Amino acid sequence: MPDPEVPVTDLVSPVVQSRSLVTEIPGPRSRELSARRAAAVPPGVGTTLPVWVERAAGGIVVDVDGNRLIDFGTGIAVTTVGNSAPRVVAAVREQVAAFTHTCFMVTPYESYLQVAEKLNALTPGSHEKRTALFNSGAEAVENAVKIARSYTGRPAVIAFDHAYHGRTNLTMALTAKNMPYKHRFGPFAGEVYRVPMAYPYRWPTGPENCAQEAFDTFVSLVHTQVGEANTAAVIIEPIQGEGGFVVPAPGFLALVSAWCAEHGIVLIADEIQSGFCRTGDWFACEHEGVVPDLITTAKGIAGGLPLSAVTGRAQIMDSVHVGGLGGTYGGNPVACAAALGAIETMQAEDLCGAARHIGSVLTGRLTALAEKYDVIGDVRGRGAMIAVELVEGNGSKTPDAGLTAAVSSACHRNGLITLTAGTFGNVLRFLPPLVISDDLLHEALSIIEDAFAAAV
Ligand code: PLZ
Repeated sequence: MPDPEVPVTDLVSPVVQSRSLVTEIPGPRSRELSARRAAAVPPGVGTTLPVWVERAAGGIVVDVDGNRLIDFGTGIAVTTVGNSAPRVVAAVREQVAAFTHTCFMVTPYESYLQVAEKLNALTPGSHEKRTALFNSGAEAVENAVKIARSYTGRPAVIAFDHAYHGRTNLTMALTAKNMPYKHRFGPFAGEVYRVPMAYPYRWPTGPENCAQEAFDTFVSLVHTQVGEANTAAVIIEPIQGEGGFVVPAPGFLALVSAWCAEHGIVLIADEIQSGFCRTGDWFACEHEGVVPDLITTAKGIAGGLPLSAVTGRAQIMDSVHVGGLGGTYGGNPVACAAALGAIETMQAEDLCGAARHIGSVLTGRLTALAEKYDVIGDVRGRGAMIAVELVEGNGSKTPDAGLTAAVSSACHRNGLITLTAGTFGNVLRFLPPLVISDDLLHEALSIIEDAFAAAV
C-alpha cells in the first residue's frame, strides 16, 4: 500500500497519493485543449471526462490544471498495477533502449516467450497450453475465433446478450449493444448467433431459476437455430464488462462449459476486462471452477502498454497452419517487457488479495448505500470489479440512465474518475487500481455517497 504522502515513483513523475482540487473540473487549461480538440479529432472518438492528463501514478491522475483526481477507471481496467508502476517503468526503459521492434515473425526475442510461458502457467487448467500475442483486445478475440474455426472446421459462433468483444467488424458482430458501437457500421460478419445471458437481477422468474433456465434456452436455441455440428465456439465474458458487470448466475458457466465439451465446441472465455487479478483471482472463471479451452486477455496484462493474448489448449492452438497467425506489432518487445513487469508486480504484491480486500470495502459501503436509496437496484461484481445498477425505485426495475449520468458527473466534479456501463446505460462501475490506498478508497466512497445525496 503506498504511503499517501510519499511519491509512488521517483523515476519520472512523482505523484502524491492524495486528492486535491485547485480549479473547477474541468479546469481552464483542460477547457482550452477541449476547444482545440474539436478542430483536430472527430467527435466519433468519445471522451468520458474531458480532464486532460499531465501525469498519473498509483491511484491518482494529475490534470494539466494541477488537480489530483482519484482513479476509479484505470483507463477501462488497464492500469491494474497502478499507473506508471515502478516495475513496468523500469522494464520498459531498459527494453526501449535495447531495441524497440524487430517483429516476432521476422527475428524473435525472449520476452515474447517469457510472456507466453507466464500465461500458459497462470491461466486455469494444468493441460499443455500455447499462447499467441497481439495488440488489442478485439484482435485477440478475432484470433480466438479464427483458431476455433480452424480447429473445428465449423463456422458458427455463439455470443450472449449484453456481451462486449470489441469494435472491429467481427467483434462488432459479437458485441450486443447497438449504440454507440454498431450503429450505421454494418453489415457485420456472419455466422454469429446471440443467446440470452444468465443475468440474475433481470431474470423474469427470479435469480434462483436463472442459471438453469438460461442454460435450457441456450441449449434449445443452439440446437434449433444453429446446430451443434455447425458451431465452432461459444464466447463468454465470465463477468461481463461493458454490459454492466453482470455476474452470470452461479453454475451457468459450468453448465455451458460441460455442454461445449460434450459437443466438441470450443469455449472461449473473454477475460480481457475481468482477468489479471481484477476479480480477486488471476482469472474470473476460476471462481466457478471453469477451465476454458481458449482465453483472451489484454488490458491489465501490460500495465498500460498495448498487448493482448490468446492462450489455450495445445491441440487447438497448434491446429492452425504455419504462418496463419500474426501481425506486425503483435507481442511488441516494449509491451512484453511491460507485461513481465506488471505480472511480477501482481505476484510480488499479492494483487489478487488486494482485489479481494477492495471488493469487501466497496461492497460493504455500497450495500449500506443501497439500503438507503431504493434507486440502487443491485450491487454486484467481484473483487475490484464492482458496480451498482440504478433504477427508478419504488419497486420498479426500469433503468435510470439519467440518474446514472448525474451521479457519475457529480463524482467527476468532486475529483473521482468513474465510468458508466450497461446495455441501458444505468450502471455505475468502479475499477480502482489494485495498489490504491485504503484512505483513497474510503475517500472515493464518500464522494460516491455525496453524489447520491445530491442527485437522488
Ligand atoms: N473484450 C471483455 O472489455 C474492451 C472498450 C471501450 P480493445 N472494453 C473497453 C470502448 O468503448 O471501446 C474489451 C472488453 C472485452 C474485448 C474488448 C476489446 O478490447 O482492446 O478495446 O480492442
